[in-house]
Amino acid sequence: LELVFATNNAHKLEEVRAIVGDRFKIQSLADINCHEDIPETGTTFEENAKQKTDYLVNTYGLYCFGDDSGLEVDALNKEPGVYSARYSGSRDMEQNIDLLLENLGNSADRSARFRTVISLYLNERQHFFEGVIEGRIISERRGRGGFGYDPIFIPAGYFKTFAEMTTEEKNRISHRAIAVGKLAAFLQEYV
Ligand code: ITT
Repeated sequence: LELVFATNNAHKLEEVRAIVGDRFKIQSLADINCHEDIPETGTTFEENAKQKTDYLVNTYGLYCFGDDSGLEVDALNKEPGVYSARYSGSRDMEQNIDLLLENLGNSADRSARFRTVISLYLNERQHFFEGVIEGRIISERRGRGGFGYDPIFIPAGYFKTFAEMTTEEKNRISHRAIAVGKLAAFLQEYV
């Protein structure tokens, strides 16, 4: 089974390929020569994930899946949420993290979670798979691995940020690993 992953985020592609292993083959947008910036205008992770797959289905008629994800910080009313990639108005993650830390200030409530919703389009049917990991936001960046908000997020029960973990460690427990695990189980059942 071959599926196209509707993402322009190289880190997501790398993580998902590592999690899936050789269970099925994942093509990137570059592999199918698609260089579009797929619009994302929804107000929920589901809507945005679906927009990514709809685009490929309508344009190429392909089997595909999309990943919409983000960080929900309780003390910020679950922001940045679906706006995680552009919280500060730009895609610059230095600025996005700075703004988040500034808005959170020295709030005692540091609780947060990463959420991923994967949308899969297969045989004219739409499916969703969700993954969530609870944790907390620290006040300074730690670690150089991962991407996005990883340097300021410590998963519950751990002492390291996602950015201080190896790829393997993050991929064992992350929101994305949970969602992709559900996707892979579904596909294994299907084939
Ligand atoms: P595509 O839409 O092309 O897949 P994107 O980067 O725009 O790529 P999203 O719209 O889903 O992806 O935005 C999610 C943002 O949330 C992403 O840019 C990161 O800043 C953050 N994020 C998502 N997953 C993350 C993770 O595992 N670790 C840290 N930050 C993450």
